[in-house]
Amino acid sequence: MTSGSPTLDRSSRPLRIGITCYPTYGGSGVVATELGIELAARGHDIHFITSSQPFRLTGREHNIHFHQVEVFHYPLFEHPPYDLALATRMAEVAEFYALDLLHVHYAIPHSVSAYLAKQMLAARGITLPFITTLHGTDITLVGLDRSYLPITRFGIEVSDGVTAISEHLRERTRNAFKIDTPIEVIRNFVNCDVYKRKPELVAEMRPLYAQPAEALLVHLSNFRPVKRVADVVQVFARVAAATPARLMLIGDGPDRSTAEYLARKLGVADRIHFLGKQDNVNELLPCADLMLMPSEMESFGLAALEAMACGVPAVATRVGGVPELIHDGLDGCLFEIGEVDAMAHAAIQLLTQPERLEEMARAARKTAQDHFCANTIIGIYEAYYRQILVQKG
Ligand code: GMT
Repeated sequence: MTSGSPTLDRSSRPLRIGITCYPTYGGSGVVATELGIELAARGHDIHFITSSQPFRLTGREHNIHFHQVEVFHYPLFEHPPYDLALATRMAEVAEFYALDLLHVHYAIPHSVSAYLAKQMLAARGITLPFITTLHGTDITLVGLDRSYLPITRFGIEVSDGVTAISEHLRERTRNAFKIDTPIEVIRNFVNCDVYKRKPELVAEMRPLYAQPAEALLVHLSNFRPVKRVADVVQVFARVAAATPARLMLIGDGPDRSTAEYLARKLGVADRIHFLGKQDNVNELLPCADLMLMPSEMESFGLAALEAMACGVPAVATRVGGVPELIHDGLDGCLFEIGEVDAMAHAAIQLLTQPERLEEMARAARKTAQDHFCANTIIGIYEAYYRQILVQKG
């Protein structure tokens, strides 16, 4: 016996797909959730198997089901074994709902839990292939720690399919883990109908954050050290000294208080909106003129793509997969890490030359539309699923 409906042709019928990700704020969870939403809209049956409901879901979406992973706490457990509870739930859901495959986002620990679930089902004659998508810090940071490196490599090697969100991440993975497992590059995507500049909405919302004569900058992240939020504030302070401007800081995380402290120290706190975690970023981003993304590392830079789709170019760093998204001088500007003076200079130049900014904004939207729209990328994922099912299902 295999899962799914073996009598129907899996090369064309809608698929039953289990998705696991980190459901709270973070790029990999956003990509996984948006992928589930897009696949469900195309008729596939999507089962999220996660520790809590992914934050971009309302719970009322058609074709989408949510299965919470419950972790049993026992006084003996200093660290309750989430990975095992996840594997158990994956196997259960796959059997009860006859899943065709699992797609896990972020290698650690999801690929290893998926492998355990696969083995549990195999013992009972049920086939469950799984695909792992690598997002970034699972490879470049966490996965490289000695305590995780061998198991991360193992999780990748035993996956039935592996995808990476950029060419850069594929190469990094091959080099860091010394593996030759085939890795398919499937880049991140954005729904270009949802992430777009809607003039009536901008007219309504922008006055909440800036006066007509002021420029509005934006930064969106999880405020982890890798995002260099202090550089965002440094750049903004220089911009605000040269031209009337305000900054929206969207998101929250460990470096938020550092940003608040620095903003006060540099005398720009009253020009910054600390908005915290927001669900409606597709309504906030189009209000801005420019995004700041001075990260130490980005395997892709989803926040910049979402901004670009809204016609907001980014001043960013030339790191990781960012140059695969942003073309310096055309649809954004790229600098070396920590070049706050140069970033501020570029931002001031753009904000004080509306025609140049408008041209770059149009190019940013075009790049998003031409290469990173859900309409294109979701089809690539669907084809990849079917390829893996033929090979491994
Ligand atoms: O550090 C983060 O931003 C979180 C991390 C994640 O896995 O949630 O983001 C990574 O995945 C995003 C979605 O694929 C990418 O857009 C980010 O560039 C990547 N972050 C890093 O590589 C630091």
